[in-house]
Formats: sequence, C-alpha cells, structure tokens
Amino acid sequence: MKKCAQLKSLITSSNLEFIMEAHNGVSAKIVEEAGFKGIWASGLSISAALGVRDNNEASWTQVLEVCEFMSDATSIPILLDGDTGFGNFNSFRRLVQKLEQRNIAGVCIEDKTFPKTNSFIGGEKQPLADIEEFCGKIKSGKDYQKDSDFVIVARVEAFIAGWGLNEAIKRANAYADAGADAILIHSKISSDKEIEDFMQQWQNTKPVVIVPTMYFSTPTEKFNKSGVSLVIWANHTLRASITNMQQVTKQIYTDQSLMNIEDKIVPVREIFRIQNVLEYKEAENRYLPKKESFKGLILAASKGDNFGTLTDEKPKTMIQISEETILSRIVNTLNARSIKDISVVVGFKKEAVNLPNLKYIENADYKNYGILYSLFKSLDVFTGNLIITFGDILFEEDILRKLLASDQDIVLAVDSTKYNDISKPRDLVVGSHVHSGNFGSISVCHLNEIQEVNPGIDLTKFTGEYMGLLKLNSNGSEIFRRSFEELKKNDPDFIESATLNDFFNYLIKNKQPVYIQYFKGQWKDIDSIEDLTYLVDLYTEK
Ligand code: SPV
Ligand code: MG
Repeated sequence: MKKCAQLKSLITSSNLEFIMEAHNGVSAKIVEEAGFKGIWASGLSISAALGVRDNNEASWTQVLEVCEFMSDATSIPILLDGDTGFGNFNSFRRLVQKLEQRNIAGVCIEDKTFPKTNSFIGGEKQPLADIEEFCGKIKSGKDYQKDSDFVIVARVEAFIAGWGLNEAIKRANAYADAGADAILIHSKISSDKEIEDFMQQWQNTKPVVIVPTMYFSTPTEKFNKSGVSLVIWANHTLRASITNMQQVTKQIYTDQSLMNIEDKIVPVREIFRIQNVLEYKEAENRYLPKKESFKGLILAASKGDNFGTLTDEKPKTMIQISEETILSRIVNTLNARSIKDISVVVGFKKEAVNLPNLKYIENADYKNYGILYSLFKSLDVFTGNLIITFGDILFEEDILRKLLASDQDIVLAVDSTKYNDISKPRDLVVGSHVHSGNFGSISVCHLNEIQEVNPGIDLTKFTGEYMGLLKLNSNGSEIFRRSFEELKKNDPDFIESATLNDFFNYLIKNKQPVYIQYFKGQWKDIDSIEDLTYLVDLYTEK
C-alpha cells in the first residue's frame, strides 16, 4: 500500500492508532523497527536536532530534506509537522506538492501565524490565524495534492492560546468543512480535561488527533473511549537520545576513558545493521565488476646452495640485494598488484625470515622433502585465487599483471627465450604451441610436459622455461587441493619424494587444464653468486 493510503487508513481506522516522533533517518528507522505504523516528523524535534529553535529557524526546504531521509529510510508513512504551512496558502500548496514528490504521506498545519513559536512557550500570547485565511490554506493544499489519499491535518491551537472550548469547536468545524482530513486538538495542561471536553462536544465525523505530551499520565484507554483516532507521541525519541547523550558524554569526559560506557551503548555493529550494510555488500556483488582478489604464496623453505657464508644464518630468500632482501622485493611486486594476503613457507633458519605483514607456514621437514611438500603444508591457502612463487626469483610487475588477468584455471609463467645450451639445470616445458614473441603470436597454450633438464641434453623439443611463478584461480586452487588429497590417500610417498614438476605432469596425465603463459625475459632466478652480482650492479646503477 502506498504511504499516503497507509496514513489515511491509520487516521480513519476504527481503532485507536499511534504514531511516534522521529527527527532524522536513524530515529525514523528505530520507530519503524519498534513496530509503529507511522511517524510524526516533529517540528520541535527536527529543529532541536539541527541545533536551532522551534521558530521556523530551519527553512522549509531544510525540513523537507530531513523528511526525505526519514522517508527513504523507512516503509511506514510520515506525517510532517508543517507548522503554519511556512507562509500563506501559496507556500502551503507548494509544500504539499513537494511533500508528495518525496513520498511524505501527509502534513499537519496549525492555526497560528508565521513564524510560529512552540505551543509550550508562552502559548497565551500567541496570535491565532484568521479562520477564513486558514481555511483557504487548507483548501489550497487539498486542491493541489495529486494523490487523493494525501492527508492534511488541521491543528487547532485555541486551548494553547487561552481561548475556550467554543473557539476550539468553531475552528475545528470550519477546518473540517474546508476539507481537512482530521483535526488535531492540542492542549498543554497536565490533565486531559480540555481534550475530554472537546471530544464530548465534537459532533463532526472527521477524525481527531491528540498529542498527550503534557497530559502524559492520562491512561491511554481514556482516549480510546472518548473516540480519539490517533495519538502522537511527539518528542520521545529526541528526549531519550538527549538523556543518553548527556549521560554518556559526561561520563566519558569525566573518566577520560571508554571503559565505563562500552556496555551501556550499542556496539558499532548495531549501527551497521540499522544502516543495512548487508544490502550494500550484496549490491556490490551484483553490480561491481568482479575484481578478483588474489592471495600470494611464497615458497622459501630451502637454504639455497652456492651462496657460501651468505646463507649460514638465513635462507637464500633473505639475502640482500642493494638494501632489500629478495623476499621483500617479491613481496613489493605482489603488493604493487594489490596482493596483500601473503603466506611464506619457511624452513631453514625460519626465525631469520621476519618481514612484517606476512603469514608464515612451516615446513619443518625442508631437508628431506622439497617444494611439493611445502605446497602440501600450505593446503589451507588453496582457496580462491592464488599466485605461487619461488622465493628466489625476481620478476617484473608486468608478468604478474598478465598472469592475474589470465582466464585459465592453472597458468605457469614461462620464458620462451631459446637456449642452444644451458649451464645449469633448468625447468623446461613443452607447450602445445611455440611462442615467437612477434606481434600476434600465441602466448597462452597448454602445457604438455615439464621436466628439469641438465646441461648437455638436446633442447630442441622444449618451448620455454618455467620461471617458478604460477597462477591459480578458484578452480585451479580446488584442483590442487583435490589432487593433494587424492595423492595423500592413494600415493603418500609421492608428496614426500616427488618434485613440483612431477606434480604438474601428474595433473596433465589426469587431464587437468594446465596452461602456460609465455613471456620473453623480464625475470631472473637467483642461483649463484654471479646472479647476485648481476642484480646488485643492476640495482646500484638505478
Ligand atoms: C512538535 O512536535 O513539534 C509539535 C507538538 O508541534 S508540540 O511540540 O507539542 O507543539
Ligand atoms: Mg511542532
């Protein structure tokens, strides 16, 4: 049901109904969550919440703006306290149009003069509006509202201004005849006497609305009996929040600590719930381009041969190349492509691997078991997208960028630079295509085979060298996990004795989609003092 119709039916229902004050989005939401079927957008509360007086110091468009936030935050109707209509008939009919445009269900205007003063401040001195003029105002609103259910309540201030019952009844009848959907009869005395008198005298069929702020001790049942249609609890969310804000701020000021208030106020997550942060998360999933986040896994458990005393007290990955360790250079490259969740498998001199913001996984058996075992030890990491790199290679960010953008589940970074001969063992691959590196040449293809090749062996069949850098998407991670688990069950020796190359070949044999992405150069493995010297020169020159 539209909000106007909801409010209309509240006012016309045969039951006594209640609406509750709110003054901003959060209080409106709280009112709705409490179970109320409607909201009173109180002029007193909205102005107080804005830090100004209830004398039309907030402009009508500022009030409108607050109402819009309240309405957007809720699904129950709002009756705006429209004061005196913010001017003459012309201002009021424009207000009505603007309220309808913002899905505010109704407005209440009082028969005083602009700028108004709150009814509880020197009410007797307040002049009442001319009856005819006020009736014209009501008519203009009714004439210009688009939705026939939009509600206009006329508020009679006769009691407030010190007039008697006759004046109140006379005005109420006039306003009802002018088209008002309901009459709000206001009273500031501490008993319900004026209201009772009015209700007894009121013959008109138009519903009556009351605001029992000052006659709060009257049992609600009495209002029901006397035929009131709608009760407005007019300022109680504001007053409750002031009570609490005063207590809490005083306490924090005195204590210079939050210790004594933490359990007296809602946790931050309650704010998030009220704001419906959950919906935003869901919407992000629906509407934002899927920016895949990647984790990193760096395999750095081994000591590294060929580095003499450099690796007495630390593994190779912690060797410095001009100010920075190999490991931190790898981490920096990963960070540069927003990979922040990085795990490192450590083994040899694990305490020497001490970079901040990394997760450490231990391969205590690094001496006996190799890289495959390190991967197996990292099984928990194999969820979602993952970049796995050896801890002793450097690669340019561009390589990582292309790997991250690749579509395939399992992609190995391969250097297609051709060797006639090699001077040390290398992990060479046979791809389903060769890579010329020329414009348009195929750069992604299937991996058919990978093996460690020793110097002196015929290299013609190989199409490139595996750099030790690998991308898995969630499927790829799942394939790795599953395969590890299968191997552990069916062939436990494999994980302990086989190499990473063996594992890739195992995947290929089992028809898993293993791909390679070709590059030309742009990386360096660090296997000897010469490699180090080359890099130190390189970085020192820069
Ligand atoms: C308001 O809530 O702003 C009202 C009711 O107009 S009263 O303050 O009682 O006048
Ligand atoms: Mg008011």
